Amino acid sequence: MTKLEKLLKERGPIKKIGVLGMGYVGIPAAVLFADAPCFNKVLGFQRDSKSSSYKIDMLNHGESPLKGEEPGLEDLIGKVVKAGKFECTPDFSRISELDAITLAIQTPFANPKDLEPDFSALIEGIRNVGKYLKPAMLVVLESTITPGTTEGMAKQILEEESGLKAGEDFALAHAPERVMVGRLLRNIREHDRIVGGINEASTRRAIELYSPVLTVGKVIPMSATAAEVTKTAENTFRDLQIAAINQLALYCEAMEINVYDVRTGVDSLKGEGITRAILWPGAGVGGHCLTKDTYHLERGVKIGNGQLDYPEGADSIYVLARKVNDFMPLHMYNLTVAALERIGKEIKGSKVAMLGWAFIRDSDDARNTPSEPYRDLCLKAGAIVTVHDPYVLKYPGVEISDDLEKVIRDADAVVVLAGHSAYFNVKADWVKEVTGKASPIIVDGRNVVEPDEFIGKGFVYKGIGRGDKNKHVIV
Ligand code: SAJ
Repeated sequence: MTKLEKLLKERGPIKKIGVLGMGYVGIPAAVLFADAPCFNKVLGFQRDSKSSSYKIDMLNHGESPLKGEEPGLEDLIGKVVKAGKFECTPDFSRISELDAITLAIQTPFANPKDLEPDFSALIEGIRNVGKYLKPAMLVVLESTITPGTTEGMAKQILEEESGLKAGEDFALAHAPERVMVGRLLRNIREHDRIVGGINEASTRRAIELYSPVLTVGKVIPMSATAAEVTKTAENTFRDLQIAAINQLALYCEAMEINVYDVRTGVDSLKGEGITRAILWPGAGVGGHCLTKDTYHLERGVKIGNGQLDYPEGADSIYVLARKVNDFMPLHMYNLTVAALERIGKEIKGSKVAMLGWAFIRDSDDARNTPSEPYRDLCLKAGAIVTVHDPYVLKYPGVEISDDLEKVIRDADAVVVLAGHSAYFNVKADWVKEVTGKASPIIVDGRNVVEPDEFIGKGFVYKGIGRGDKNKHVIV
């Protein structure tokens, strides 16, 4: 039996748990631990900063500080608070009372250009844990981090602050979160949970922590670094799949065919062992996962100890995928300029009505939205830009309206950037009347309009992947 196994045996089963970071990852995780009968008490740790101390009071009154619909969350918070099984506190010294502590602190990119992650909040959290760490405790990182961080930076800080040895005096693991806004509780209960310890005993202790909250999902054990790579790779692969269909859409435009016919054809290839995860082309890829996790993975390979064998001078296909997806807003701009040219207009001085600011359909989430670079290109070229979105009502430096008629009025070009349901039933003659133009322009970035309906009403149509329609005769 190793030293750690002996210490864990003496400490006994996990009873008291702490969660650092009361955000959309930490809160559901904490109340699900609290709801498990085998655990006695859960502490939610939240910094008492002016921007987030309100969460402490709300949570201790059984209310959820998260905005947006989260089925079952508020009830569960109320239940575990009332049962005295969960409380939120800014007192980090209480970490020393615990058997296990998880860190769910966000790791944004300080500045998107250099793609260096901002680990400052996470490092502060790790230091706090190190300061109050006791022998035979379990520490788990849930944040999305560069592969190698758990075994590297996190282990180092914890050992420095505590004077204890990771993997011998305390258990250390990574268990990446896979939650999606709008289904937080369901995701944690039903998704399989990747659990990666820095050694066997750490992995086993982390399995003991997560198994009770899983209903449908099962635990998938592996090393800490493999767990970090799994998390970043699952999003990298999705970004790659989207780039593959975006590139095919650009090719179809150049070959004057309809990418959606090709997509249907390719997707029809079925049968065991045959997979063609062909996704959907669009005006770009936004959000806080796919736009960043590729670069975490790329950094991981760089700071890894091994030697990478890869085609000489070739770009990583994952980085190329990011470049293709980040090109799509520029392609939308090029389609807009080309359409205006067809009626002898310049982008300068033209009025462009943007439909959709959110990065994803039917959502108010606008983080890293592709609409922003598109709008910047239009403004830089001297266009007048109005923005519509039914869900996103404010965004720094951008005036957004939920009044579609007002946004479209007098527009030379109407450009669809988000696939909100509201846009699928917009009628060509209504749009034409509101724009008041003889040949208004429609640029469809999310395949929401029927080209022939708009072309038939005298529109100049451009659609991503619609090489079969983009050179139509103007009626
Ligand atoms: N997008 C396309 N074409 C597609 C799919 C998406 O252009 O076929 C665009 C969307 O418009 C959006 C971006 O990509 O701008 C991201 O879309 P997403 O559906 O991947 O949504 P995210 O960013 O919320 O991804 C999250 C991720 N979940 C976690 O990180 C836990 C991702 O791993 C999930 O696969 C995804 O949700 C999901 O499937 O809902």
